[in-house]
Amino acid sequence: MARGLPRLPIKGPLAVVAVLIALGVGAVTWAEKSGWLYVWVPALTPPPLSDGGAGTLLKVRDGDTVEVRYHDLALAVRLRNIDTAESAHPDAQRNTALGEETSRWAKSYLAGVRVRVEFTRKDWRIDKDHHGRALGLLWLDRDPVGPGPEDELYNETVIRLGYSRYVTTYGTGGPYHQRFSDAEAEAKAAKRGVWRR
Ligand SMILES: [Ca+2]
Repeated sequence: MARGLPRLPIKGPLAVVAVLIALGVGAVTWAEKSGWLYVWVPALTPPPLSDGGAGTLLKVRDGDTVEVRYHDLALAVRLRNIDTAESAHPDAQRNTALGEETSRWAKSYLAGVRVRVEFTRKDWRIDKDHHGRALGLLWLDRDPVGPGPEDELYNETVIRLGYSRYVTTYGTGGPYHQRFSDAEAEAKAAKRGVWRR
């Protein structure tokens, strides 16, 4: 009788199934850790930003892109329905004075503010732009903490101040369509930012 050989507690087809399950669990754990799960996979309900680690704005890249703490990762969020002038484009020709102004304003306006990100979904996935970045609405969460009428929709503010047109490349603002349209009309009438003559 063979002795001292390591033996699996199960064998045959069952062992194959067990290995497949272990690999599957490992893959899902990795995907969640890396954030991949939330952006690319059919997230049933994207876990709200206000859970665990929440509301932390890590970095303002420019007027329309921020990094937020999302669970334990830094997630770049492209703010939907706006597109501000370039200020940090590798091709310096594309950077403009208005872009610099917008970026400076955004960094100062968002400094120290508590935020929430509202993601939108297309079918069952978080909406993304052409570069694969998550699209979101940025809420400035004023007191009391959590959603409420006191909170400010940053995307709308950007449009109202003329730092961006109301952009519908990735779809309209949905429930915020009227607000975005009104904000754009106001900016146009006052000839702000991109509407300056
Ligand atoms: Ca609030």
